[in-house]
Amino acid sequence: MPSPASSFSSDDRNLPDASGQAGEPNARAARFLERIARLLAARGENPFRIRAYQEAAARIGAMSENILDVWRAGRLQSVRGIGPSIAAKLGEFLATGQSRYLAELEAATPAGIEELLEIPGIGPRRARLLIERLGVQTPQELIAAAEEHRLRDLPGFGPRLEQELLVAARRQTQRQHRLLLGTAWPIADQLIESLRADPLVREVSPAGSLRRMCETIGDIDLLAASERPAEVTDHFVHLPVVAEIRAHGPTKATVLLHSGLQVDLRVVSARSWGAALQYFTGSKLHNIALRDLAISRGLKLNEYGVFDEQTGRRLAGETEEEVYQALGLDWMPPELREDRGEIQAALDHHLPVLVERGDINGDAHVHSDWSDGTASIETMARAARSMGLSYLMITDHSPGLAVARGLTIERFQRQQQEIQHLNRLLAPFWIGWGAEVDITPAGTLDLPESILTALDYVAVAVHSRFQMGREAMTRRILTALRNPRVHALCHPMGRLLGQREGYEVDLEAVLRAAAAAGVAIEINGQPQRLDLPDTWVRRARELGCQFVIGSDAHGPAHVQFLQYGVAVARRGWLSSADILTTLPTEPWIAWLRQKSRRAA
Ligand code: DGT
Ligand code: CA
Ligand code: CA
Repeated sequence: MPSPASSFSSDDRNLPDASGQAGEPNARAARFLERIARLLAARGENPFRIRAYQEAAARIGAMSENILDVWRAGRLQSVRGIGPSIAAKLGEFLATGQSRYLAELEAATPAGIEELLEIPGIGPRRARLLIERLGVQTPQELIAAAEEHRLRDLPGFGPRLEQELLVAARRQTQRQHRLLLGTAWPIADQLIESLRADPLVREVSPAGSLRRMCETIGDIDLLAASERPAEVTDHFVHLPVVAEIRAHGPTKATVLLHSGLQVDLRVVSARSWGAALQYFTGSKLHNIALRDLAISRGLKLNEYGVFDEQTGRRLAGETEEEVYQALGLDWMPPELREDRGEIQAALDHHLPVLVERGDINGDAHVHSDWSDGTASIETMARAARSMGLSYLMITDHSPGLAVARGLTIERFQRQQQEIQHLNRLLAPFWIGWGAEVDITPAGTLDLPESILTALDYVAVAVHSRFQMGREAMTRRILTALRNPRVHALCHPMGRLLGQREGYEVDLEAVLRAAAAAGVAIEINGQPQRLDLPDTWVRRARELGCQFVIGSDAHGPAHVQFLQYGVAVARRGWLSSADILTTLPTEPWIAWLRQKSRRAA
């Protein structure tokens, strides 16, 4: 765990200068509030206060407006969830990069306690005992102490609790962090198949973050409808993929799979299917807002239905549509349920018509074994065709990216002939001859003009020197976007989920420039990237950007990643008209050519 001094150190002090882009300041402000929430929890403070900080953090994290701009305009308290007390602390942090309140909290909280508190079974009182009596500060130290039977003599502990805490701490240290959507989805799909095969199950659906297609998944939530729930949960906990049963009741079960992934199953009566599906899909913030709306209309909303507060009469519950309708709302796709304006839009009957997987006609980002892919161009094309696509763009790497076996100029030319040959073979399916061209640190493109002009599709990306700093990186990308040959900007943030956060860049300026230059923004569907992410997609659309979706496939099975790109687009409120790769082949080629003509 970082020491208190290091968690908000030098670069945070520069915060007030880092304007123009919501991502970093908002993320830092959110981390600041989350840290306060964790410390308050460690001290066993009032849960409502803790939740207030958590909610404020979640809102700021999800906002596309830069929190620094909001603060400078004196509007912190206009953000939902920020009251006078949080506003004062956040204001000080934004102004100085520091917080007296946080410093006091840190000073008053023993080191290690936050990590211990994440272990189920350990609350603030037990954590303090462990720290003060045994000097235990980490789950690893707890495991050692339990193995040596040093826990059992602490006041109120005993051998049984010692054993339980040992198991819990071991699990905690093994537990994986959040899973990528692309990892969780196929696992959930199989579980759903198994449940569907049970004749007692009438309905089954994913719920929670999985159904909302969030980029990462904490645990898999599944919902089933059956009039004999006990038998269904019984069948479920005995599936061969289940490694461990953590909880098992007549209507719900929580299990760990061999992969370490946790799955929650709930079984409800078909009568309350819609209400339960709505409730367990969340998000939590969406549900809270919905419940407030229900209360303001004299209604009560829970996982069993919508009820008249006065008479107790049940007004809805069988389907999600009728639940939303009873509250005066249009039904909305799960991807929108994040309390980011969807409730107002549903009240106004102005929800967007979201793009669907079936609207997509082509894949804008595919690698072959000419660079770092594993399969031939023909194999990739056949995979795309069998998925119902009409075209794909081969976008192998440019010469400078040696690690990814970037093509030499000469090999690019030979690739063009290969693609022409395949196009005669596979017509009417169309393979576009493109490239994923490296943007050099100076902002020039890593291919000569002669090739850039000849290519059907020029997609550009940053693959090196991530640490050059915000200004230099912004200049670098803006310079590249000024090159009139460029059709699209690939994975604009450069993040890898769970590995790196993305380079520092004024993304807002990049998106404005892309919109002005008619350069499409790629939504990269590779599960580790999902870049541009949802809140930025929405912002980019506001700024006038158009989009393409690319699977970034490096093998035939990866073309499926398009569906995750579509999920991000939907979470970013995009309709099919916003996405150029919904165009059929002819108009898509026309778009590619007019862009090239403008360049000529
Ligand atoms: P995750 O698992 O961290 O990726 O995120 P979720 O959204 O799947 O969260 P999870 O698994 O804790 O709960 C599933 C859904 O259940 C959640 O999206 C909304 C609902 N839910 C859970 N706890 C609460 C709560 O305290 N209040 C309300 N209104 N809904 C809740
Ligand atoms: Ca979940
Ligand atoms: Ca859950």
